[in-house]
Amino acid sequence: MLALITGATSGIGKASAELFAKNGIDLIVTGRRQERLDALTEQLRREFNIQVLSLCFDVRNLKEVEKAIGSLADNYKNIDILLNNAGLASGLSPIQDGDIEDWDKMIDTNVKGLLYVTKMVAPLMINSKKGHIINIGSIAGKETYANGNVYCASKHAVDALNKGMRIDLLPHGIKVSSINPGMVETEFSIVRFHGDTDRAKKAYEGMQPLTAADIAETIYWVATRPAHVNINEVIIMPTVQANSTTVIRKN
Ligand code: NDP
Ligand code: 8X3
Repeated sequence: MLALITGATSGIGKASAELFAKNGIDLIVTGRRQERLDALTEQLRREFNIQVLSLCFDVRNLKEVEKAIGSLADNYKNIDILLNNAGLASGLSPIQDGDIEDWDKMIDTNVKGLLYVTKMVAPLMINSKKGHIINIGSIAGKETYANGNVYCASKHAVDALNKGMRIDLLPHGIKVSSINPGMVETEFSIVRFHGDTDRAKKAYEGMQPLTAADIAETIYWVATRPAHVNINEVIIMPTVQANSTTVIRKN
């Protein structure tokens, strides 16, 4: 088995790479931070004795995506699982105060980046008449919350693409699933708040968020159902979070 994971340098992508590797799945790990990719590749090879290829590219850059995935050697073309995970929130402002650069970043990464990677990998799966695309959506793709406007829109787009891809790829025997988490403590909030770690920490104050490993376990479970079973979508929340805005916190 071979999986390509976008955004494997941190959080959910990294935890998924580790769990997949532990279960003997060969990997193509991607992200923009070369040093982290190098460290992860070395760790996975050493600990789990699997084949690992790292590809350093920005999912927003179509040329980079085409070059990286288009130049895969034959032994890395047989991708069984594509985990479309790379994504981010940037900023948390009312629509009238939103930063256009933040908006572009979210739409270009979460929507267009996911599309670019899928456009390159889906034909490989169609060729081999099998495959499973797992899209990381969010509770923000199911609901909207104050100041979440563009991030929510980008994840609603992922939700629609997840459904659309499933229809289009059905004749080719390719499974399509989405995992839609609530609050997961990763680098997500640090990125959302532009590096303000104190503000990021506050997001999880007094409550127990999900961990990246919790999501990786769910992804692995979805990826390993029998051939005739597809999990269309999963919504997974911390026990203390009912929806985007209702969270029980201890003082
Ligand atoms: P992290 O910030 O920890 O990880 C994000 C990953 O995405 C990193 O590996 C980063 O790698 C990669 N990435 C971001 N932008 C790009 C880009 N332009 N090109 C290539 N890779 C990129 O956050 P999470 O693990 O939490 O996020 C993973 C996914 O989960 C995202 O899609 C997010 O929206 C979603 N999600 C997160 C939730 C949470 O509460 N944490 C809840 C619901 C969904 P690098 O910087 O090296 O490029
Ligand atoms: C991340 C979860 O609630 O911050 O997608 O939007 S939330």
